[in-house]
Amino acid sequence: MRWIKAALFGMLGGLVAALLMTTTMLILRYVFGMPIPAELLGDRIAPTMPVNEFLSLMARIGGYNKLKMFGVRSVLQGQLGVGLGFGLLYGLLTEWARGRSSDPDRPRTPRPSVLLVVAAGVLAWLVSIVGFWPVLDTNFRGFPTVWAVLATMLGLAVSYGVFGASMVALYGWSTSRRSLSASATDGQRIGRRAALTLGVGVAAGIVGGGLLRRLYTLATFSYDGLRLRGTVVTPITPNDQFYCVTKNVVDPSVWKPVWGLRIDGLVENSRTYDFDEIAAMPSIDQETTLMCISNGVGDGLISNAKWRGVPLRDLIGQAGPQDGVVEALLHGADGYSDSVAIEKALETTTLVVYEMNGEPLPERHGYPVRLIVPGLFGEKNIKWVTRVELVDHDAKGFYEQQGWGPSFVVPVRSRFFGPDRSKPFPIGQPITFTGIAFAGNRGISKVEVSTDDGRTWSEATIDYRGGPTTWVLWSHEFSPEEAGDRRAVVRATDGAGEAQITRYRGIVPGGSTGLHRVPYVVSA
Ligand SMILES: Nc1nc2c(c(=O)[nH]1)N[C@H]1C(S)=C(S)[C@@H](COP(=O)(O)O)O[C@H]1N2
Ligand SMILES: [Mo]
Repeated sequence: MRWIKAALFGMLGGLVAALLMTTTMLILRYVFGMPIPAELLGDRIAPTMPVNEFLSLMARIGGYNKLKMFGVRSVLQGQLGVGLGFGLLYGLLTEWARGRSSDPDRPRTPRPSVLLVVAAGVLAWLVSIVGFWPVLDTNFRGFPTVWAVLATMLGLAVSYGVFGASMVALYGWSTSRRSLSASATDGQRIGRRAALTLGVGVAAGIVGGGLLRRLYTLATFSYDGLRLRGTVVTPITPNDQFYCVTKNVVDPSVWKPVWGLRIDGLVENSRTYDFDEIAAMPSIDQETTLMCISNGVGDGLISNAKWRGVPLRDLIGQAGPQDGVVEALLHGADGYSDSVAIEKALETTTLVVYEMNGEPLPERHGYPVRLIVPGLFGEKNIKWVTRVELVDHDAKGFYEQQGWGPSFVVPVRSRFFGPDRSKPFPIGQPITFTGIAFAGNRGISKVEVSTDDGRTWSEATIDYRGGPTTWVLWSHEFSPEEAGDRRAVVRATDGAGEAQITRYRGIVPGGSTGLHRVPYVVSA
């Protein structure tokens, strides 16, 4: 009986202690942006997965959102499971040690129990620090790197400490001395203590559950993967329609006053800029189109905006790069990182921006500051940027580690938007095909459309030409002379005279190539 009670109270205490710990983690996440282990683990594992495994896992689970949810849920359940198991061990050890004790009062918390809790806590903390080392700089409030690392370490210590302290307190109190003996009044007392312990668990569960629900409403599920759709495309994409891709479950919500952008690594003077310092520098307005490497042929993970900011080269120049710098390794508040060649980082069009279409950067697009790197796929355009580290080697970014690349140069792309092709077009009446063409930072020199599935080609009209770092909008009008099922195709040539690759290639590993081909029907 004594052992069964020890086991049951141990598990109950462990479960409630794990709930209290989890709620503590969620409070620290919600208020101070300290990453929870579920996020750290996901960010630690995702880059180590080969891209094909990553994508097939995603497909099996039903998409990035489901994968993110599955990851978080598993770790949270795991935490409760470990709490339960640890509680069992703790209960049995404590009862054993109490039995051996010569102290007539049988101590509530014998020395071996204290040792077990402290050793397990310290070990868990050390294992976390080592295991999460590369992503400890994550802080969703945007604390600068060193502070972010310290905050994460502190957050984990506090959370594990809450577990240990509540384990000791709950078990010690609920099983103290006479409560484990068998007289009737003691039985009632045990019941009361069990109920109270459960009550603490329920209270922690309510607070934690409330925070989880709150975080769920802030989660990226509703907008991650947002893309341009439909048959109309505007030269500048409104901010709320701009495509969106993020690795996060809940994106950063940066506190501008604590945020800073640090330039360090192989520089003469490392330096941290606050927001006002960057905003006070001479700024540039630049229109640039972004496109995700996962944008398949004819897909909409592409958008265009006017950005305002300062050239990254001005910041790097002030820091004084040393000889031997090969790359700039760029870090975001969310622990995301990617690298660009130092030559690319120093191009005058590579910007650190804080406005998007005349507004402060929206949170989901990198508030307060992100990078714009024309010519390379979206993943190099680090959002919520906190650190630019100059390094002497080829550093691999979050997705690059999975095996994407090795080139991240945007190839020539073109696609249709209009017109609505869901109904037949009357024969002899003009049809206006419209769409976009894009070639990174090389501009577009020519767009051609074929209305007969590639047999003959005509040059389309460029209706909107932003500049070398943007897409163009084109249109082509023609009147069909024959009825039937037909197909139209579009192809483009970049500013350097390089034609679009016609051979189809999937998005893995270097982005799609191939022509966008659409069916349409002409009725007699
Ligand atoms: N910090 C951070 N930056 C990031 C990402 C991210 O998950 N975290 N995603 C990248 C990817 S894969 C793309 S395609 C672009 C998308 O930018 P957007 O959401 O503003 O369109 O951001 C890039 N920058
Ligand atoms: Mo992307």
